[in-house]
Amino acid sequence: MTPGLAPAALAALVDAVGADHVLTDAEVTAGHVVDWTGRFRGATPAVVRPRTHDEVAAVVAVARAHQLAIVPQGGNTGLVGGSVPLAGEVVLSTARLAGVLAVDAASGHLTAGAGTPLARVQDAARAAGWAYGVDLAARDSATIGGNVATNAGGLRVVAHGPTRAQLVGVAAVLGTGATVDDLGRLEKDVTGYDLSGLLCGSEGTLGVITAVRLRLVPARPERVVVALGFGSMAGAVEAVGRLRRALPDLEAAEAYGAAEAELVAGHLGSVPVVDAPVTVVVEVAASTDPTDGVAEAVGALDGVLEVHVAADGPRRAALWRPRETITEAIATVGPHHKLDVSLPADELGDFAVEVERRVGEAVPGARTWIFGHLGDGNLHVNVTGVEPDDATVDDVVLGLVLERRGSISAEHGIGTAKRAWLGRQRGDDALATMRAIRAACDPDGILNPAVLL
Ligand code: FAD
Ligand code: 2HG
Ligand code: ZN
Repeated sequence: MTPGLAPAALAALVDAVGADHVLTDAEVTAGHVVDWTGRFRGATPAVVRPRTHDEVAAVVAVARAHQLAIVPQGGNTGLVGGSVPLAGEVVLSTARLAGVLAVDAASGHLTAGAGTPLARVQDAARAAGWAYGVDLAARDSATIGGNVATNAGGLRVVAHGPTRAQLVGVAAVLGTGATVDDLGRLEKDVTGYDLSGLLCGSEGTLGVITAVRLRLVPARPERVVVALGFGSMAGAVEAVGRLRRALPDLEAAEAYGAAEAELVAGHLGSVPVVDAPVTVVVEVAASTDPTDGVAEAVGALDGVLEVHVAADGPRRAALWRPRETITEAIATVGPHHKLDVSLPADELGDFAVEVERRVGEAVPGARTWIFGHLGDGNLHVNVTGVEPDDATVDDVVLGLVLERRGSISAEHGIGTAKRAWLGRQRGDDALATMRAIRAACDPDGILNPAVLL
């Protein structure tokens, strides 16, 4: 059932953003109440679409005055149930806070509205002779504000770090109504607490980010992509470690198994690129042709079963396509649980075998899919054949992760999906400190009440 909104609260929201941008018709708001996976579905009395920082501040003021909870929502591509109104919240969509506002080519900084899709940020950086260091398959829908709110990782972390490493500063409205204005900050600045850094990864629980200033990276136009076959995940981990040491221009090192390759091939109507138990996709990017160095580094590896090399754009895209289509292909199998974990390098190979065994034992009929950002120690464990509400597989996978000194969330965040596990990972003192920070930034508890803590 759709939750209601008191007439005075509705009128105040209309005052804040204009009647055209307070959407209440359930048919119109339908796409905002269910997440990308379809696992998390809620309901909302209204979706509001502010266009400016001041309009966001006005919406937050209305929420405080009328005790309304808000879910900030960007592209709604988040994978942990944090971007949808599971407790009947008002959705604050950043869709109209979009656009690249400035590119400072001399300093290599770019400023964009929070609702700008990641792909538009990448385009603007490229047009200015730079590059943006973060990339992910959801680039056309995921917003830069959502990326900062989740500290998104993606396909280039091994080279440039996650979103946090690109962040110079944000503009945001905190739950108190106070403004954070760090858009004018410089590359070097140690004037007190890093409030923008605190908002990065806060998953919409401390403030609504309205704009971001990002650090760009040098463009490295000469690229080679190599797909390598290995006999096991442990062999692939060993090889990626060696490639990281041998190739300073390594831009990505990703992996997936034979079952994932077959699933994607079926979905795309093609055949797997590599016929081996594990495929590793490596990209190297430099200012001069890196092919010789890549050939030498690959030639020195042990246990390589197959090698496919691509230098021109279409063939590079063809080697990337299976890896980038896995999430979409898994979604066609049925409801699935997503566990996004990282492990110390020496645990990764064994973990990949053990997790499949334990899930199979705990939930007969469950199917485990494993792929991810091997260069960062980040594996995505997806499980199909399980009811959406059955937390057994989550407990099995995350329990094993903690046993093996790993992290229960490498890049997707905690959202609502992993809330019960945060204390086990971080401990009571860290949780108490997080609660105190949250209370200071959002004393009325209006921002994403169902997320994180
Ligand atoms: P949303 O999904 O709308 O929101 C995510 C969270 O951020 C929510 O808690 C929301 O409340 C909060 N939020 C959003 N905007 C704001 C704002 N302006 N201010 C405050 N809080 C805000 N993630 C990775 O890290 N790496 C990947 O490789 C990756 N690949 C993906 C591939 C696919 C096909 C899909 C569907 C998702 C993938 N993701 C990946 C997950 C997702 O794209 C990222 O988490 C992304 O950062 C979310 O951006 P969004 O704009 O869609 O945010
Ligand atoms: C990726 O790396 C994304 O492709 C999505 O982070 C992972 O679907 C997933 O579990
Ligand atoms: Zn990922």
